Amino acid sequence: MLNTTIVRNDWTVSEVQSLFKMPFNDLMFKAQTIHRQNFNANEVQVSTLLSIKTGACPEDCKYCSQSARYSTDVEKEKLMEVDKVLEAAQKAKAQGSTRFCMGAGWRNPKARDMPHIVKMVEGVRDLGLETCMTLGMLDAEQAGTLQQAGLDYYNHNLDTSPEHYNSIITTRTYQDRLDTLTNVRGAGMKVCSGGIVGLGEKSVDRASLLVQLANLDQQPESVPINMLVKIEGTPLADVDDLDSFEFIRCIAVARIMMPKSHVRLSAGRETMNEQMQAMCFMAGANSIFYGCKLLTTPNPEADSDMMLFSKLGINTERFNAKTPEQLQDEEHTLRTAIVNQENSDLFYDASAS
Ligand code: SAM
Ligand code: DTB
Ligand code: SF4
Repeated sequence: MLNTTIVRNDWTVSEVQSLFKMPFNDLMFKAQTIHRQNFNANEVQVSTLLSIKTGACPEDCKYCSQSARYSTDVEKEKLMEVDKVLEAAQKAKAQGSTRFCMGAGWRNPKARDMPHIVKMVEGVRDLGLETCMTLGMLDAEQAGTLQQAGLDYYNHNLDTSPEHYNSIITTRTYQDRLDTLTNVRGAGMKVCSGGIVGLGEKSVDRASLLVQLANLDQQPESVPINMLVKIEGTPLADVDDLDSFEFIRCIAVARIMMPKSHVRLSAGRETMNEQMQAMCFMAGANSIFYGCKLLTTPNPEADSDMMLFSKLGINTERFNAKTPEQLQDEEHTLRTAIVNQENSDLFYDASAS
């Protein structure tokens, strides 16, 4: 079967709004069809998160437990020792995670932090895990240093639409975020970028966020879609819940627009029942954060995720797993080689007799 998926970078907000408005079953069918053309539909990639530096962040992101500007229950912690980080990574590997994502409550890393960060990346890489970090803004030099150390992915979210952005964060601009993504890409790392829904944004903002992500020069390899985890003490603690079907629609539309990206069902799973998570996988989500804690808030226990995977017949994706397209190409190459070999054997026999 020929995969005819075209990756588009010219989406318009109005056409994405039309996708959101499709009858639910039609939207799910379209997303699932595209998903199956590009991925094994019964595989989900699992990443584990660790907060390597928690709280006291100078930024004012209105959703965040770690901002120093709000009074939340989060205890601030210094940058973790490298050994402790590697211990946690080893545990994540033993539990079946293939990627280890280290996050820091920073606006950006300082020069004095870089040698420690580099040691963490090297150590995690040496354990045979994929490496990911989310440390705030990066300049081109810092991105180069992390790439050299062996960092595979850098997570930096656009968070919301450009239009809604100033109601959520005022201490860094949308352009600052885009510049960090350019630096990450320029250094040769894979990009992990997505956003949060349920921030009180309008439906058009969700479409506009996805347009920003899909229309990047190269689409992110990984797209986390976070449902807001409401944190007491933050300005968004009492925002209205987003309708569950609207969340599932976001996953489906992201899958359609970014057909070759891993779409990650990220924060918010703790409040989703199994049926809702299953619908997110049907809509094309194929990655999760795995392990009982996100950065500062709870996530489902690893055991309950494994139980859900078993009920759904889902396997965890291997490190460097190949897409159906790559597997087909390999099979084709192998078959061609066998046929060529058989033909040359025939030719040899004929000339010998
Ligand atoms: N400080 C760095 C930064 O902001 O770039 C890295 C860590 S920050 C916690 C990473 C991302 O987590 C944010 O951009 C946001 O998308 C997500 N996030 C943080 N708090 C959240 C919450 N309460 N609910 C959902 N997602 C959240
Ligand atoms: C992402 O998009 N979601 C993760 C990760 N990238 C770093 C973070 C979710 C944080 C949820 C709230 C908390 O645990 O503090
Ligand atoms: Fe700081 Fe990141 Fe939280 Fe914003 S999201 S307050 S930058 S830790």
